[in-house]
Amino acid sequence: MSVKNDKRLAAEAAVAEVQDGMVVGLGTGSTAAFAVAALGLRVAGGLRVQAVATSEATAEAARAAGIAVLDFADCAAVDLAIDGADEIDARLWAIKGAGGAMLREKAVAAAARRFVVTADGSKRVDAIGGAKVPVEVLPFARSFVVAQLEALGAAVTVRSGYRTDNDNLVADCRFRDMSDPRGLAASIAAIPGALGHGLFLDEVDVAYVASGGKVLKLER
Ligand code: ABF
Repeated sequence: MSVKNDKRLAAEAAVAEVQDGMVVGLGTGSTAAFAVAALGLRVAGGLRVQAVATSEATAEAARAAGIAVLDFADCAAVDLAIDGADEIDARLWAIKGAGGAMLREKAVAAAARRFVVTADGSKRVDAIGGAKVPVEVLPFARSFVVAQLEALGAAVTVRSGYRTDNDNLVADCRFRDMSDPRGLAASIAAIPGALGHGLFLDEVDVAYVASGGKVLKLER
């Protein structure tokens, strides 16, 4: 059983929750891409949904799969959002954003009545903190924000030559102390010029995690 197959199985389990008439949030990354493909098949079979996408790449893939894509700017709420993660733990706390889309991903997740994470088993951890925490940074404030993140105990690497879909930078942070993710999330959010971060502590309602061809459902 391959990791790719596990990603597909997890994504299909999430897509099985989609019902006719829903507005569906579509995530970013290789697992989310399986969800787009699975949803496209259901749409081809007659399911009527509209989607919002967390990245330009996902919007393009969704349209190519025959899914109607709305501008999230026109959407105050989403029925169900499906996205991947870099780490997910038993509290359903997640680190996201290795793909650089965490700001849009968090807005869509927060707008969703139900936010579903899909992942292969390698993403499941006892407690989040092994993965880097990405922070979307206003280019104008780059040095200031990096210094503030360092003051919070992070070793910071600004992704070279990279801009988000919002034309911002991403600072990947390895924090010395990850024992208080909630406190850390609040401290990062309080930095002017730090526009969003990859700590998802309150958003996830359910996770489908697949290992060795078996899907496990984790709920709060
Ligand atoms: C998005 O894609 C991100 O938030 C996360 O960083 C990444 C997971 O990628 P993959 O599914 O390709 O492992 O969901």
